[in-house]
Amino acid sequence: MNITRMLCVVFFLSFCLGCQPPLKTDLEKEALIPYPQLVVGTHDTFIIDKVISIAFYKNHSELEQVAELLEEEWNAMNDKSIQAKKLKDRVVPKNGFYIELIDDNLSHKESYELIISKNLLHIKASTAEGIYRGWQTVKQLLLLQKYASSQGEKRSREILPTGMIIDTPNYDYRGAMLDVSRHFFGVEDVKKYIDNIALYKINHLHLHLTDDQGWRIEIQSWPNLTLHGGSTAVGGGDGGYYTQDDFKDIVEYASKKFITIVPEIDLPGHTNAALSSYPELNCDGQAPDLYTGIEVGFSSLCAHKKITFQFIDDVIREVANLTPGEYFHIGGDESLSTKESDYILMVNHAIKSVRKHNKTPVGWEEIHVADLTSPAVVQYWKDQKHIKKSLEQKVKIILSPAHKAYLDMKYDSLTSIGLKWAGYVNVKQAYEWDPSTLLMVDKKDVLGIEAPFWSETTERIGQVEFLAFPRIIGHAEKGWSINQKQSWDNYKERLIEQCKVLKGLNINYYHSPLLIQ
Ligand code: TNX
Repeated sequence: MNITRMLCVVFFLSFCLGCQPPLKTDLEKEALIPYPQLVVGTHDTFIIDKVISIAFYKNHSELEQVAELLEEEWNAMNDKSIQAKKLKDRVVPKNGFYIELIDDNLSHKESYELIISKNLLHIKASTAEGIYRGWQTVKQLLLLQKYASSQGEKRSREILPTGMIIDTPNYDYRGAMLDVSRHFFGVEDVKKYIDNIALYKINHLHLHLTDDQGWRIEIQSWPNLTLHGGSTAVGGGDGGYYTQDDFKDIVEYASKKFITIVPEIDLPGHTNAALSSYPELNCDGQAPDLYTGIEVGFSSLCAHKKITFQFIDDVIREVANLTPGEYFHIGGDESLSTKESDYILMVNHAIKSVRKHNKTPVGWEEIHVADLTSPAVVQYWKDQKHIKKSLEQKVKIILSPAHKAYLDMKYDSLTSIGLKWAGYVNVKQAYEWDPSTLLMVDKKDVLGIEAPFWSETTERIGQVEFLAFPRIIGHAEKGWSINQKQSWDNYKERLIEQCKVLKGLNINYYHSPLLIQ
């Protein structure tokens, strides 16, 4: 071989190696959040291009729906589009992408198994919900491949590492809350928030629909609640509200992604918007002005009027009829201007009314003074004594410790929006807590975790994203993964990669100095 030909061969080989380096893959090192319960890598590669359809055997109508949703979500993020494909026989295909419902009464409804072999991407679960949770894991792998490089090198080909994941949630309830009252967020904004939290396997979205500054859900029997009570917001902006059809649209959109909407009608305090809309709800018969400030604790429904109880029943009936989910939140927080005996009367009435519609009442921790007799759920936010009292009534607890889980707290003194009454909460502090020991409460009494977002200082959804992301991702892991496996150092490495995904998805996340590599 002459020297020129030899140089050509060397050049050719090095070029080829340059464009396709040997692919090292390790499924165990993928930057998944929440990290699955069990991950075993087999160090080979699955080429994404091999997927031309999402195959399923039609043994369940929900599976077909989920296959269509996967098709939509896959096509939204990949250049090559694929289609859901119904198989006539129940035979596992040799290659491609296959989702399968299996009979397994013992497993949790959100559990799934993901097997990635050289030729086949295979999700198995006993419910469509489990398939969807498993799909979020696949989706994260695809997004990491697309926007990050979770194994320290930019891959030149679109591949996934092979291996197996067996996964199940640690807590049943993994929630986010959005306050649409202090500032209103429209249907499209809420849908985007739903998309973003679904990726991290959050399964409940609690909407704080009413407060002093705005009533945001149409009540047909009390139309002025929205017409007047929904017409402004903190700072005096335009406000807004959901018609019942808008609300149904949100509920349906969320439920397709296996997220349950938990509606909150906050009472008897936090009711200035309602009191301003109907003078007859006030003890003195005088309607106060609409309120656009951010104080709390000054408003209350009147326990001495029959119409108050009629009002509570009407509102709960209409909202319960719009909500297929199990939970109905009645607020109950910071009723600082309500006499305790009046508070108990009204909260007890609301609880009964919720139960009449076959829903489980949920309330902020202050409702411990009411008659809770299970099933009921109490949401912890600041005072452990309230939780101790609640547990004497055999309720379940949702953990939302303000100094850890409140997404409206500023990250540090430099954060331009947000509040700081529970302290600054940086990304590390938001992650470093253990739900199983936080309150000395038995694990069986904890339904789960919720990260509330209060919107006093945020007018636009981009600002919500700035405060919520990336902290909410940490709360999603607290709710799903087993705690012993979680350490900040390990999480931080994964979060750095996930932030590249957030960027790719146009989520306006906060660039924390703690995450600089
Ligand atoms: C406390 S937490 C509140 C809300 C505020 C929030 C601001 C809770 C049940 N009530 O009314 O918006 O602090 O962080």
